[in-house]
Amino acid sequence: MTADPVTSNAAAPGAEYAETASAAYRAALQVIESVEPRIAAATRKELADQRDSLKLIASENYASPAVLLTMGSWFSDKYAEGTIGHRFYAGCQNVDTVERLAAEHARELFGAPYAYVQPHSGIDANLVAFWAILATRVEVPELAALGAKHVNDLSEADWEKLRNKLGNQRLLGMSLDAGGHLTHGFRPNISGKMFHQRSYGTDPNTGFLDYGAVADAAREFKPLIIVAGYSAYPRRVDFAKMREIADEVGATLMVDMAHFAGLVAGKVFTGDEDPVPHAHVTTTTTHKSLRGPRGGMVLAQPEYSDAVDKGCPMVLGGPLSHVMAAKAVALAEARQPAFQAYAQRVADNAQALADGFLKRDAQLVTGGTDNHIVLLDVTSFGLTGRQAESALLDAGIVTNRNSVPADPNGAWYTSGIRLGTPALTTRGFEADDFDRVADLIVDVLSNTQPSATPGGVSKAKYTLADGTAERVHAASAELLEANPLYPGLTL
Ligand code: DSN
Repeated sequence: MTADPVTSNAAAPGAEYAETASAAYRAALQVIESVEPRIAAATRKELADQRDSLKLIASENYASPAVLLTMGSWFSDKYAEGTIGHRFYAGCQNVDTVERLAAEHARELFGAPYAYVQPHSGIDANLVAFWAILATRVEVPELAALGAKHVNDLSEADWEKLRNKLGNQRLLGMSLDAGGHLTHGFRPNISGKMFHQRSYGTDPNTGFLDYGAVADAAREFKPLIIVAGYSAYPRRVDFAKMREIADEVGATLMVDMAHFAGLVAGKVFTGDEDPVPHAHVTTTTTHKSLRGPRGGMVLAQPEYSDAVDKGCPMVLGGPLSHVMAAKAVALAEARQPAFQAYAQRVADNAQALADGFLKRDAQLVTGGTDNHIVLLDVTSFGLTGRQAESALLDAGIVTNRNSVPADPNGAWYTSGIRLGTPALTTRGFEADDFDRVADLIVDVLSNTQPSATPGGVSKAKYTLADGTAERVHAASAELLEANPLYPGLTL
C-alpha cells in the first residue's frame, strides 16, 4: 500500500495529523450531541458505513480532514455577494482573501487564465458558463447594435427582443445514454428548457466517440455552444479535435470536466486530452476525482472571464465562503506531487479493474477504460442495472446503475453499472486489490437471479443465492481493513 499524506491514509507521515483530526472531530461531535444527538449519531454512522463498504461510485471520493474541517468555520455566517474587492456587503475582507487564494490555486493548477470559484455545485457552474456564453455572444453584441450600455437602458420592446434571442439558441452535447450529463441540454433539466438541444452519440459498433459524426451534427445544427465532457463515458476525449469542430461552425466550446478534473490536475490528461487550453470555458465540480469539498468552479479564456465573473448576480446568490475556503485547501493539496501520483494510480487502477472483468468474461462498454470509469454491461448476467446495483449493495459494494448506449431497459432500470476508482484509490487500493474487487462483483452478479413475475421476469426484484452476501462481505472486509479510511481517526 502506498502512503498518501493528503488523506492521512498511512501510518508514517500522517500519524500526528490523524490524531489532531480525531481530537477535533470528537470535540465537534460532543458539541453537536448536546444540541441534536440524532445528528451526531448519524454523522458517526456515516463514517462507519463509509469505512465498511467498497465505495465504487465514480463521482465520489474521500476529502482530507483538512478540507472537511475547513468547512466548519465562521465563513459560513458571512454574506459576500459580488466578487473579489467588489461586494454588495461590508466586511468581506477575509472572504476576499479566501476567494482570491482559491482562484489563484485553480489558475495555477490548471494553467487557466481565469478561475471563478463561487458555484455551489456542478449545475451552478454549468449555468454560470451557459449564461456567460449567452451574455458574451448574444447580449453584448445586441446591446452594441442598439447603442445601449446596459440592459436597463433598453425599451420594453427591445428588451423583449433580446430575451427572445437569448432564449432561442442552440446547444450540441453528448447524449445521455452515451455518457453525457443531464445538465448538457436535456429536457428534465433547466438546460433543456433554455436551449434547442441536439445530441451526439458514440459509434454503435465500438462505443467510442465518433468525431466525424460530431462534426457532421455541428455542421448541420450550427449550435452556439458545443458541450464536451461526460459522466459515464469510460474513454478519453481529444479536446483539440472538439475545438476544431467548434471553430469550424463558429461555436463556443464548453467542457464539463467534473468527472475527470482530478486526472487533469494530476497531469494524467495532458496535451490534446487537457480541456483547459482548448475550451473557451471549462466547468467542474470540486468533489469528485479532484477530492475537494462539494462545489463547482468555472475556468475561462479571457474573452469570457468578465461575463463569468458576474456569475453572481447573474445566476448565483451569496457564495458559500466556507466552501470556497475548503476549495482553496483542496486545490493546494492537488498542487502537491503526491496528487499526481494519486491521479496516475486512479487511472492505473481503473485499467486493473477493467482487466479483472475482461478476464472473467464480463462485458464492458467500449471494451475497457482509459480514464477512471468502468461501465459494466450487466445484461450478460441476465440482470438489469437496478437489480445489479441492489444485489451489490446487499453484499456491501456501493455502485450506481447507469444506462448503456441504446439501453433497452431505459434510464430507470438501465442495463449497466458504473464503477469508478477515485475513492478506493484514496484509501490505498492498488491494482491487485481492484482485480479482487472485479472478482467479488462477478461473484455477486453470477449468484443473482431476477425474480419471476406473473407477466415474465421482474426488472427490479431478484434473489441472491444463500451465502453470497456473507462470503463477499468477509472478503471485502479484508481489503477494507488492509486499506483503512482515515487511519488513526477515532471518534
Ligand atoms: N451526480 C454526478 C455523477 O454521479 O456523475 C453527476 O452530476
